[in-house]
Amino acid sequence: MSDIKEVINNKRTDLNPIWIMRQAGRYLPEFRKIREKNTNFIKLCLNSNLSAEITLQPLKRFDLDAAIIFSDILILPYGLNQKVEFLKNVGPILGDLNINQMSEFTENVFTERVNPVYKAIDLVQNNKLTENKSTIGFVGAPWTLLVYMLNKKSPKQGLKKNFFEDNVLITEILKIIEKFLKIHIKNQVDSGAEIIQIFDSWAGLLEDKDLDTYIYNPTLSLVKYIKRLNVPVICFPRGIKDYKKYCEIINPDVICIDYEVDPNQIVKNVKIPVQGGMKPQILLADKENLKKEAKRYLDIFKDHPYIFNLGHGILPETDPSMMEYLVKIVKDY
Ligand code: 1CP
Repeated sequence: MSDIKEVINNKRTDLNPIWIMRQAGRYLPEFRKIREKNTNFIKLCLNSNLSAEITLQPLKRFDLDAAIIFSDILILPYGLNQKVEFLKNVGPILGDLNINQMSEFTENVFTERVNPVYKAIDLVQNNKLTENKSTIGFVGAPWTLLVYMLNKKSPKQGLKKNFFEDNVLITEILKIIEKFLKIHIKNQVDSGAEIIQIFDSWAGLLEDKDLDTYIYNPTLSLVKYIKRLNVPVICFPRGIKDYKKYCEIINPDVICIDYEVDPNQIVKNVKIPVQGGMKPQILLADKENLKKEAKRYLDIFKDHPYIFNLGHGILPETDPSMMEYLVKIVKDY
């Protein structure tokens, strides 16, 4: 069994597995080389051979315990025929959402459109480099996908005015998202994904009173579904204020924490295995400090089932040698 599965299934605390969010792509020169030649990002995600190659790039360099498939959370709206483009220095731009067309979308057409992602998972899972390691599939959480699909761009500068105005429309979109997320998850599992991570990158945008509707209810439905498939699920509700409550309601197999939460509080309040936490910026400074910070997390979680990771994705400007050093610290701990 892979070390990550040992931590999740058997609650081992003597192992220190590590993988890094957004480890594929972004900061590796060998990724940038491929990316330069492939200007259409969605097309690149849908090139099974290249996607598998990019997924495996970090495993060739570093002693990581998991491969996370090179794809994107916005493959879901793409699969539903909503236009998705990635503009340089801007980020994702989505086209208008045609609710009537989406309501009639079939499972077969969706699966056909995103099929190369599943082929890539199969290639990764059957590669020697992932022996004894975990192949991680992922999706965006319903709320985070609703944000992109309705806001039509990153909410970094905030949600558009009247985002919540059309309640009927929002309910309908959420229903469609939930339905196709389950299909997308099942397809990934059938192709060899051994763990599913749910990225709720914009969980922090909501007020407490809206959490039931947009986060707790739809996420719980997904988590229950994934558990029925007999696959562990990792939840990452970035920016959520009350991780303890989130864990009590959602009860994922692993909770992934962001860098703003106090790990000392988490270790006290949360019973389930924990992943992540360290601030990605730490990798941009000096090795001395990196060692200190990594050890701080390892010390805090030394008697708790813990998977080392960052508290958000690795930054594009990270020097690969810092990543190498981090993996060594964690493995030598
Ligand atoms: O390790 C990996 O890189 C695996 C593949 C992966 C994953 C897990 C990519 C490739 N994207 C994601 C998840 C993802 N995508 C999230 C959740 C995690 C997070 O919060 O970072 C989100 C919010 C997205 C949406 C997205 N895709 C953005 C963010 C836009 C914003 O709102 O600020 C961006 C810039 C992308 C493009 C993208 N996805 C992945 C890569 C390598 C890139 C960069 C593409 C490029 O080269 O231009």
